[in-house]
Amino acid sequence: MERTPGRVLVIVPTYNERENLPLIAARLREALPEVHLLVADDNSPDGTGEIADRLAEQDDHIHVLHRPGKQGLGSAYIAGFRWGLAEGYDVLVEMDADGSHQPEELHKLLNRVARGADLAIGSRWVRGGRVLNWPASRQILSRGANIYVRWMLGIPVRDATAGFRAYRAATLDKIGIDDVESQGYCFQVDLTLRTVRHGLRVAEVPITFVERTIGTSKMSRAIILEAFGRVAVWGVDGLPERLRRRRR
Ligand SMILES: Nc1nc2c(ncn2[C@@H]2O[C@H](COP(=O)(O)OP(=O)(O)OP(=O)(O)O)[C@@H](O)[C@H]2O)c(=O)[nH]1
Ligand SMILES: [Mg+2]
Repeated sequence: MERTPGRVLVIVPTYNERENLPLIAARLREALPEVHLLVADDNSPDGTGEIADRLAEQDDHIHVLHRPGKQGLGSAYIAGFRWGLAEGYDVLVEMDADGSHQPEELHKLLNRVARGADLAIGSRWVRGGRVLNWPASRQILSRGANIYVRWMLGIPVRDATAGFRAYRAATLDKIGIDDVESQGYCFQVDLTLRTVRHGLRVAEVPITFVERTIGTSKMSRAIILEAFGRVAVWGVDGLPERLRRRRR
């Protein structure tokens, strides 16, 4: 039997996702009717924010956070987490608007949190995890990035850059989110590293990741370079502690 982990808020950051947002919102509401949705929109030029407002007017489980301009994925999630923690949600979920993360699989993540995980990651790179419609170049980038992260940081996570995940509210309180500066993939690695370094329990759940079919990716060279640079700095920072542990 599946257990519920308490009140759940799914945060969906949006930037120019006018076609995707109604689809993903409807799928989430259908898959898990008791769960709430917060759209964190960065004043999308294509009018995604107004579409979110219209959805929220028709449904008391949908909320909208409007931000003045594009400030990055990481800061949109931090703003969403703050909103959700202030509202007293027990579990805060990250999910993309573009359909890559399937709402129909969210119950698997919530189930792991209910069974004790402090962070459940929807993982592409564990047994049973899959990616649909990615060219070889994207697979190599994602797998390579994760090998690099594991090697640099020494954390036992196969998909540390994954963006479909469920945090217990207490996890976010413990790891501290006020000083997070990282934005893209790096934001996901940052919070994973903080969770592991606090000795909290990370569970990876296999998911099927589906490449977006509508709209355009916001991934950029800057986001990749940010991740490379910051992970190297964290790796060097954590090296003395890793060596100490190895000698014990
Ligand atoms: N609010 C906000 N949302 C953003 C920002 N950048 C990206 N997003 C959203 O974050 C989610 C993930 O962005 P994507 O562009 O799909 O990037 P990605 O998933 O890393 O890359 P792809 O695999 O190429 O799709 C989507 O829902 C975007 O609309 C931003 O600066 N602000
Ligand atoms: Mg995407």
